[in-house]
Amino acid sequence: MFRRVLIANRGEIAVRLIRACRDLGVSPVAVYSDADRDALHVRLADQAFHIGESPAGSSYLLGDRIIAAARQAGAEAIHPGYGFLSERAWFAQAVNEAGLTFIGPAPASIELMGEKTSARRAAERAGAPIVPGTREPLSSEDEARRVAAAIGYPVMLKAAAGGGGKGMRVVHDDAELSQAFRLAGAEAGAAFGDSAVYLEKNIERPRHIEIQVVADHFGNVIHLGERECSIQRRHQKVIEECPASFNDPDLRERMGAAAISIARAANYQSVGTVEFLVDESRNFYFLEMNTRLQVEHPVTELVTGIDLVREQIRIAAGEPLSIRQEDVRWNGSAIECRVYAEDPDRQFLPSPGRITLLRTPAGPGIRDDSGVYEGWEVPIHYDPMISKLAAWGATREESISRLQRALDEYIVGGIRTTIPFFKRVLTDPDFIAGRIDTGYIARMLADQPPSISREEIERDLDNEELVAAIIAALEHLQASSQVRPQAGDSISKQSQWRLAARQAILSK
Ligand code: MV4
Repeated sequence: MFRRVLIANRGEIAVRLIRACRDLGVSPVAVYSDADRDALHVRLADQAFHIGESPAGSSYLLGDRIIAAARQAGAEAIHPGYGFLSERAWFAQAVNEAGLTFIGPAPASIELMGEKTSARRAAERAGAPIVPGTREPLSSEDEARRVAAAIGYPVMLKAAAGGGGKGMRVVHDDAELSQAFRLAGAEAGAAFGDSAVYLEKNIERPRHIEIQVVADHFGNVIHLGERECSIQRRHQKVIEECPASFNDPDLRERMGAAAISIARAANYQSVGTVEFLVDESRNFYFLEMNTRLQVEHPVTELVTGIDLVREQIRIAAGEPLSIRQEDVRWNGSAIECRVYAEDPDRQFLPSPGRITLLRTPAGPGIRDDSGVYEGWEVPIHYDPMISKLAAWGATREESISRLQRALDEYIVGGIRTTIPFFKRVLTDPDFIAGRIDTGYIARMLADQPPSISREEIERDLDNEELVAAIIAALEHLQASSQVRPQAGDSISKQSQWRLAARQAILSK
């Protein structure tokens, strides 16, 4: 096992990784930016290295500085967490070339899955079902027209370099195709520096179900079942659960087998997630593979009892899996809410600032993965997720009621959070009945009248401090040209923030 591991991340995930290190007897090393000088992860680590200014492009995205810090600390390995550098093949390569271990898959696996058409080809080689569509980027509008006619409208154009919903465009008929093709290409180029797009049949009202896989360096590949991630707002997950309420052992077994074949086809060695769309007739289709530890990993941990971060670090250290497929059991139900420093009454506008009061819930079945503490100031520069609150129960009813109890106990003063929003979701009859798909949040927000008036929003926008904070966030993010929207929770969340800020400013 490693003696020392550098954690190339911040916030709740850095804290989670530090805990895994402690449990393994490994010494955790933190890195931090100007804004994170007093952050929780810095306080919990054995050593901490300052790596730059507050914008991620001047700190957490600077691979060279992170590798230099690891060398200086005497760390043998680097854990990238999620977002930031976690799915940059060049970084994994640079870490390896520096004689250190990247705690994640091989650079070639990251690259294969990063390009969405090569990922589709790999899934197809593995014998897994893929959404009908192209296996290569489209070379012309003519080709797009031919393929769309062959598979039938509606279709979806997607950025080949994309993922996570960016650069996606539904095309309903032939008349829409020409403009959509040009716009999708332009969007993909602006967002990813690569204008290649490909085409898929549009699956209507899909569920987003992902399978957790774990693979070691000895050819052992297992799956830990699914997570239901359909509840999303603007392509950001907000609630995840394990197992999916609609699932059954047969479908789990088939999706698990498909995910394992895909991981094998990618020569995958680490923890990873294979995303699928499931249609209304319970057909499933490969969507993407995320070659990192995911935000929502705790729900799988709660239900299987397996510590995914521990397994991931052990695998990187060259140890075999500590569990066999036949020993994996799914016990009960777990649900997680992503608690954000955002105001659900003001279109989820970021709400940075000092946390003046913090009472975190506890008690039977409750787990709070937090990156903050009372008295700390939530910076404007990063993903505003402050914690993940998860509940386990013997049944879905029990995990829901425990999560409701925990949300009622949770008190955060000084900033707005999405806690009130989750209280509404958890009492919604559709959620309770498991009637959820990818359109759930949009329908819910459309059905419910805003709880504050237009006048109140206007008054907020007269609050110079708030508007200044939003503008600062905007400028910092734009100035750090390395912050490109990419598949990865932290990064894509930043563009959400930027979008919210822009809307707020424009509407003023
Ligand atoms: C789709 C789709 C329907 N058909 N692909 C959105 C995120 C990205 N990972 C893929 N996404 C989708 N791809 C086809 N062929 C619908 C979505 C989608 C979606 C997927 C999961 C969760 C929420 C979503 C919200 C809107 C669209």
